[in-house]
Amino acid sequence: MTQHLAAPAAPDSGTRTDWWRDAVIYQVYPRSFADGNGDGMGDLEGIRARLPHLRDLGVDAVWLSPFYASPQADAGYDVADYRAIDPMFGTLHDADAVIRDAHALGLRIIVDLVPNHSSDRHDWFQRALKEGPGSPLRDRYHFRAGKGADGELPPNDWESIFGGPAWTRTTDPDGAPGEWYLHLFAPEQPDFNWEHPAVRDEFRSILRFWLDMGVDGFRVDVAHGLVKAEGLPDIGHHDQLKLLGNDTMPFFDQDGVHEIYRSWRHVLAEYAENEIGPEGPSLEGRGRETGGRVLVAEAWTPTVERTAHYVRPDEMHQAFNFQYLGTHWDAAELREVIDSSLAAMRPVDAPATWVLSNHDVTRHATRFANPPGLGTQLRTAGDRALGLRRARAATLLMLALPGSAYLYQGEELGLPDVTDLPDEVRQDPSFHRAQGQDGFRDGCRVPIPWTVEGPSYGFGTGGSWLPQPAGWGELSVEAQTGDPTSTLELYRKALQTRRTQPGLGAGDALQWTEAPEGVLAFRREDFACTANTTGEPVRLTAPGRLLLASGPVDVGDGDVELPADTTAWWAV
Ligand code: TEU
Repeated sequence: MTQHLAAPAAPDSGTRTDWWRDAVIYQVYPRSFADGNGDGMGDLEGIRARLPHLRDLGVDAVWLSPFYASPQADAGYDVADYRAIDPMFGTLHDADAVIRDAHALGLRIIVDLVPNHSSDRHDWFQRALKEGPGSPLRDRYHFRAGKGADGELPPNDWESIFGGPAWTRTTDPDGAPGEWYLHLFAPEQPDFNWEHPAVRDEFRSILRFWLDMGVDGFRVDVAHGLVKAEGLPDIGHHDQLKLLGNDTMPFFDQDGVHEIYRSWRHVLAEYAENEIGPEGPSLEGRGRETGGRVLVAEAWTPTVERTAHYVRPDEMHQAFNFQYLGTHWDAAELREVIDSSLAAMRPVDAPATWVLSNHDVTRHATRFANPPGLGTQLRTAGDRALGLRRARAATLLMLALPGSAYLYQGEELGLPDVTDLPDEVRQDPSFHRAQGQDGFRDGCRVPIPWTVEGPSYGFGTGGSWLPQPAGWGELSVEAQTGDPTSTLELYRKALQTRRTQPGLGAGDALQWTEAPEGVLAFRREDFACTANTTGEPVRLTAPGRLLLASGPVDVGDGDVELPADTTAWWAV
């Protein structure tokens, strides 16, 4: 931590700035990280016990996917009580212990906030149903009469992200078919009506609840979805999911969402900085006004320019870069998205962010093992050795870019997706609904291996809620620790180097240098990075002293042969 904070400023970034500008943030998916009580399901106790792994890995912050009280219709992204922990994950006391321990270890904690929708078991929704049409609680969601003679048709033509109509019809208290309600995701996830002041007040209060608990920030789920176009207009045709991410939709990325985030930023500003690590707070520059507490947008927008709107100086601090996540292992494509991401964030003075994997997409070791163009929901293992080689190279490239990077649990082990899960064990709600955008998200959610042997490979003592494949133990933290060729040691070394090597970390620019086709080469201060995305070795002039490489690299007399699908870091 000390070294990190004392690192010299990048000349392209002005003075040394807030922690989040170059933070490496590790996503924990609580169900699948570590099981403390032996029930086969990960929990807060398990997370707490494994925090030292994250400290040793060298990340700056941990983002926890939802652990709130939830019927788990969408693995916790259906929240019934925003101020309670689901018993399957523990108690508020356990959450407090995780936050305190993390801070003592020098790790910040970011929690997931799910404001677009609640669970259908949320008290407001339950009461809205019970009280019937005309209930004032119905105004906090989107209840509408149906179309057609008997209201038998949905109020508009919107389709759910998980497939099927975005509306479900209710039954009135007297048993008659009633109004419909909107759910962009599963029927168990009714959308809030963000025009209602009670909804706005409630979420500001929820923010304060967790800020009082000591969290350092929020990852805001479906941040682009809260506000719907006035009148909920029809889209006019089917297959709407194909338009997602490319076109403006009446339920996504509406200008009205920004006012909400501006008001949240004011809430954060009420808070002082948490004590982090043995040294305590150390903040300089912009962001001081929010006490080092941050908002991160999960906003799927058509362009990085639209994403930049979420991180204007009075809104959120960071936004996920899904354009980067979707980019193939191809030098030209990567260069284009890197340039456009940096260019989009510069005018709003927000750090670019980079991400390769999360709990919603096929792990990058498996995406890169398959031919390009198949999307981010795969069911085929592909060429695993190739996938791992490229994944390691892609990670070193990502960690060399200016800005902040997100890691997803298990990628530090080079885990592949589990592509052959039997249908009957799958729990992703979108798998069970036809034609959804997602469907194969369980493959990246299989509990991670900690030890070579043992029931569930050290995940816990009572099995694992999704079956782990044979051989999982060979990929465990235990198996990889101390092996200099392992992916875990590569991540550790990379994160350690990031803390000490000038030119790695914060900033908003890089300088491309000449390189053969299929190779990316750039410099930042005294640092250089070369990434060969081709399937053939290439000869280059070594830009300096080799710091680290994703695969074996022989440096000759000023010359280097960079093997296929390999990234190297250099001190210049
Ligand atoms: O995901 C938002 C979302 O739009 C996803 O459907 C995303 O586009 C897709 O998974 C990418 O393939 C968030 C959460 O990350 C996800 O786990 C939840 O299911 C969803 O919100 C609903 O809360």
